[in-house]
Amino acid sequence: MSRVLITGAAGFIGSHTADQLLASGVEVVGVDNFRTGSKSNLRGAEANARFSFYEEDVAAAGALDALVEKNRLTAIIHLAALVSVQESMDDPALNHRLNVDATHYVAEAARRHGVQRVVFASSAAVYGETDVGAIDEETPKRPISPYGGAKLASEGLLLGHGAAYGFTVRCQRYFNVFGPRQDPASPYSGVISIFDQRYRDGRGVTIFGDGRQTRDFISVHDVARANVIAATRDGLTSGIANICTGRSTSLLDVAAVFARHYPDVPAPIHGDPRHGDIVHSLGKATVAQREMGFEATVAVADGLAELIESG
Ligand code: UD2
Repeated sequence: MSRVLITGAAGFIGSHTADQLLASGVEVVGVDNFRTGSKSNLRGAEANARFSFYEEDVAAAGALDALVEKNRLTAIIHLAALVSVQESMDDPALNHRLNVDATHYVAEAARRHGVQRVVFASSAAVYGETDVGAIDEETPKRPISPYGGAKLASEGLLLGHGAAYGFTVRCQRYFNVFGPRQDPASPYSGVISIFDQRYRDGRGVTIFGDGRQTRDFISVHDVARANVIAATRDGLTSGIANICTGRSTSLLDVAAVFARHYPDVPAPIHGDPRHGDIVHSLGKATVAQREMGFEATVAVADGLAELIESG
């Protein structure tokens, strides 16, 4: 029987990961301090007898160690983080505490209590700006924010610990994740969650620039499934993989889907391009396919339709 601890279980990706693990019969131990996660995301999980939950700050020394000691775990999925790139630039010390110190505590807890597998939420932000057509894992890592730097450092901390002390580490470099439960509150929230909220409210959206910029948008359901595979599939070895679709979608295409669903909402307006914006970001998904048998299956149009029709 697998028992998996998820840090950040009440978050966007964490709660979907918990739901999928529970659906596949796994016992799930959730941890969150509700800094950015929310109780309502756990509604489904909490109805399941195989789910237990602790309200703790995993960046507080000793907190995670006690939990890992108490629960006999087969894996830890470490998703708790300071998730806003902008916030990491405003408060680099907080970024370090939540995105580097916390990772060290995860690595140490795994070592001290013999947890055989750690899955880590890394990010395409480790690559920074790049002019390659499609980013693979060998693309140079040149982070351009404290957030991206911390994600890259965390990969190193975990992989080093795993190699030294004999546990498996899977670093998952998520691209632009979207879907239900993503928080639209900040102007730096993912664009799809902002568009979804504004269309629901009957307000038009602003497209920064001409809208021809493209992203590799991946459904949270696919990302959660990649986490489930990384945490539970037998025979995996340590490694790093992009978690992306390998397909690009322009912002104009995204806006067009919303416009079709909301014919009465005013058309998008165009504003100045956002400072520092990347024009094209696209991942290559081949390593995840080869090493984990993972392939994204949700088409962006279908994921958007599901989001629009949800809750
Ligand atoms: C993500 C990160 C960003 C940085 C970057 C590095 C998030 C939310 N953002 O930015 O901080 O790490 O990756 O690759 O994780 N847009 C609009 N209208 C809006 C909001 C956004 O046009 O109301 C545009 C935005 O200018 C950009 C595109 O939508 O061109 C996607 O924006 P995003 O913030 O969702 O994602 P990204 O990849 O730019």
